[in-house]
Amino acid sequence: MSGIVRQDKLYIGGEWVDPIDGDVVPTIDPSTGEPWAEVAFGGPKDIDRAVAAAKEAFEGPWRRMPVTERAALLRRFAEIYTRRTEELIQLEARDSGRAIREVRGDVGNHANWFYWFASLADKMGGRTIPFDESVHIFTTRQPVGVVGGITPWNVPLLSTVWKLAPALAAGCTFVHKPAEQTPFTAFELARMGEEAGLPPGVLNTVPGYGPTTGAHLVGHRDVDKISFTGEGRTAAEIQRAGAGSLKRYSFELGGKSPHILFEDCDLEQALNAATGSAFVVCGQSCALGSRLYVHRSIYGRVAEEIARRAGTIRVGNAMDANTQMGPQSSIAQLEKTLSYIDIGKQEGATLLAGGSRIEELGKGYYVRPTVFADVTSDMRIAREEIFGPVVSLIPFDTEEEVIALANNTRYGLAAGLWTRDSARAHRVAARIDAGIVWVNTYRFIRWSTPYGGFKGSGVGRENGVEAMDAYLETKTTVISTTGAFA
Ligand code: TXE
Repeated sequence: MSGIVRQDKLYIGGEWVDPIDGDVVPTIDPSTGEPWAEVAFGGPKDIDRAVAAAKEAFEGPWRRMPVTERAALLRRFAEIYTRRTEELIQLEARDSGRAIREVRGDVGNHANWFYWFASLADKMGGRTIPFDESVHIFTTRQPVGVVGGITPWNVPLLSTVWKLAPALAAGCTFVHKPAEQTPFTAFELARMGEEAGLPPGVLNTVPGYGPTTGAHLVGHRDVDKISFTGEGRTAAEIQRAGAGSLKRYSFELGGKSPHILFEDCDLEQALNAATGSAFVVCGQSCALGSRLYVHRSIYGRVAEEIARRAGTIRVGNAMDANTQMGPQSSIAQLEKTLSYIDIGKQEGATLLAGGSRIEELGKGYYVRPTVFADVTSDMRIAREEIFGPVVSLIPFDTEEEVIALANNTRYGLAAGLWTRDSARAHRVAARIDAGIVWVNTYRFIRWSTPYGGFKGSGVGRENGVEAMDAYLETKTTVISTTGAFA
């Protein structure tokens, strides 16, 4: 791609419009550190317009549309997504810096979310509640209303699809505020919605800065629900800012997931998973197996092999088909990762691989896949989310000990364990405090598998039938069969 690509309009109420109080700002290619596109950012007044359009669309065509028609529009969206997959892959890799071979495996699946949630649209019925002859009681599920979707920069398209597909299937309308670092593909979603024939105002796209544009969306009294993916501290701020308007919230936040290798595991498979899950998305995934607990009897072998494999990962420009790991998505994230690498060194962990920026690759935000051994649970690198390609190896001796270590965290998003002992697999999986536990696999996530955090990792679930709960209210109707007030 040569020259700067320009996308200088926001998508509001079914129209492409200039920002009122926003701007057109450059977006950086993290592989080169140079701007590659200029993108419209909205301000609070643009959010006001988008929320008004979303409210009108909700009250008018959208919630009243026969549910099978709504589902048909979602399937049409999915067809367009499928047709445009290759183009989306290129744009997503460019804007986020995720290696294109990885993006290809990911984006190729996104249409399934729209197909699957389309199929749920007419199945979210209520139930009847037996009481006595004097009343008939039943529940119905109704859409929450206008949803503010606030998404991050690590997997920009996927994190939006996780919200958009169930929200639209439920009958909500959507105002999307993508991350300032990766706004580009959000406009492509808007274009696909437009082509699919979503009524104006059902999907609105207003990139902008979190503390201004994002905060205005959160505080807006006509926004009924905020669905957010990002950092826990931001989620707490959002709860405070939205407190006056008593909104509904779903939060998908960070993780520091334990990945446990027992002595009887299939070592080759476990090593593949341990390496893959530590360095995927350049370590910028909330489900990363960043705390690797290894039974002491295999610890030496695992440490040596993970370090060797980390050293062979091909790091480079995200757009290069040979690249296995791209850069960090932003300079801020690069700096954060490098500062944690320093912290690890100062805390006395043993650096087995990586540990620095890759200066030879120029201005891009590249960091070496990094492995620390002899990490103890009190070290910050074992407790805090780094969101970079840094894995901490921690030895353990007994099952009881590793369960306690795994749960000794404020997070509870995901966990993995490797063992050939099926009784142990059930025993340990049942006792780990995490929203998803993988046994002899890792990062298995699909449209149908509920995903979300225990403890500080979030509120609510995305994916699966449970995702619909986030966008539906339950109404109880009680009808007297006698006409008498009781
Ligand atoms: O997140 P923020 P940042 C973690 C990861 C990373 C750290 C910081 O550890 O290093 O968070 O990333 C919008 N009101 N995760 O600073 O700020 C913002 O514009 C409303 C884990 O980028 O939470 C963006 O759209 N919105 C995570 C979104 O929130 C606000 C993925 C996320 O940004 C706002 C990303 C405000 N006051 C980071 N402030 C995961 N769970 O996967 C910011 N935003």
